[in-house]
Amino acid sequence: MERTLVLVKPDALQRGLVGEIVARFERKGLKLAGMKLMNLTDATLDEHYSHLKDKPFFPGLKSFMRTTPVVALCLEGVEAVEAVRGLCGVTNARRAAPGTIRGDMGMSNQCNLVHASDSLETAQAEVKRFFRDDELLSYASASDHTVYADDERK
Ligand code: FUP
Repeated sequence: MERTLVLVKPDALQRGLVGEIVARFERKGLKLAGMKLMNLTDATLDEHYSHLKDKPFFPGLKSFMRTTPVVALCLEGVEAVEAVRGLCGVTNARRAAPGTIRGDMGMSNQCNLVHASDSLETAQAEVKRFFRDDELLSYASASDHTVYADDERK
């Protein structure tokens, strides 16, 4: 099983959309391995968005990400990284496909409701960035045997 990181961003908190967003991941069949409300530090954001540090929108993005706490989720599932990115939609919410979180609930490039890891390698680093080992839980769930066929679970 893969694990991937999602951040439910300040715009989603301000708009009261946390429950709706978490529900979409649950309905898909992804399993919550970690979940917490947290304030992001400047240092964490510098690390998390290091690939964007030269972009003109970087300072604004950082200050937006500190306007309220975010909800960090660690989601688990077969090919979870790709499945979660698909549920989120493309970065610019105005262009995101209907049916996706960004496509259904957003109109902004910056205030696009969620962050999701973009590769397995990134996911491993990002889960570690936001969760300590003892905050990630493994447990049997009643749906384990109905979400996947036996030969799909790995
Ligand atoms: P994503 O992987 O979809 O989160 O997108 P990026 O890593 O490329 O961008 C990270 C965040 O930068 C986006 F979620 C929002 C912000 N951003 C802007 O504010 N303006 C832009 O033109 C592009 C990205």
